Amino acid sequence: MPERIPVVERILSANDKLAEENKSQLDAAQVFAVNLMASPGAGKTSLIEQTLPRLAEKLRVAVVDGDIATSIDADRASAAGATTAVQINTGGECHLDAVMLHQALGQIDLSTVDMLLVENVGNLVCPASFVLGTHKSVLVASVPEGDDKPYKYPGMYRGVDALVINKVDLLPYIDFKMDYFRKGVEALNPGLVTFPLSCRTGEGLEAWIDWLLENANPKS
Ligand SMILES: Nc1nc2c(ncn2[C@@H]2O[C@H](COP(=O)(O)OP(=O)(O)OP(=O)(O)O)[C@@H](O)[C@H]2O)c(=O)[nH]1
Ligand SMILES: [Mg+2]
Repeated sequence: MPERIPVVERILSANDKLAEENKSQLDAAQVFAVNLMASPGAGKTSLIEQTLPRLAEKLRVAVVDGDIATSIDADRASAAGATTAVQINTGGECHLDAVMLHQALGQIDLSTVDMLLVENVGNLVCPASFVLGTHKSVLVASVPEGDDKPYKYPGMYRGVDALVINKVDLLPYIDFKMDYFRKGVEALNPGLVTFPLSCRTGEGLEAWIDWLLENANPKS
């Protein structure tokens, strides 16, 4: 159906334009923004919960949480110390887009924030197609998902700036071949910075926090 292609292109280019506006707005306010993507249950919210207290003395962090239906994750981010936590219910959409982030930014006083963590909808396909205007895209993979995911979802692994490998505490119990996983990642995204860690034990979180701090630009 050739006539479908231009329509998709127009939607994506409209999204790209608004994403640029979002980025300008974030830059003007000196807010470093990260788009966290992952499959459902990989540990995006857990990572946010572990990250916020570790940054509390250095950065003020707002969270935007994309979810199909609930406000569970924004409530968790609030409880973990987010300066502001905004929930976006996508009403069935499997990803966030630049329009949704634009609306969320309107609910945040960016002058009081140094960093924005955006939790995308749990999905390894759709979020990869929609830029939001964040400065970095991070994929949160997790050990129980299996070591074949880079091979099966190349688009997601190809487009990110960093990779968290969560739930490494489960490595002794799951047949996850780290070498095979890393080989798949390297083929798609050579030299990609990776953070093997556990949100349960805290192992490996320091390197992730250091990476955020290196990239952020606190206002005061
Ligand atoms: N063993 C172990 N469990 C973890 C770890 N991180 C998260 N979990 C568990 O994994 C489950 C899902 O974690 P969430 O943080 O809610 O995952 P999510 O990616 O935000 O999920 P959605 O928002 O529903 O897509 C929860 O039961 C967490 O307790 C970890 O490092 N180790
Ligand atoms: Mg979540």
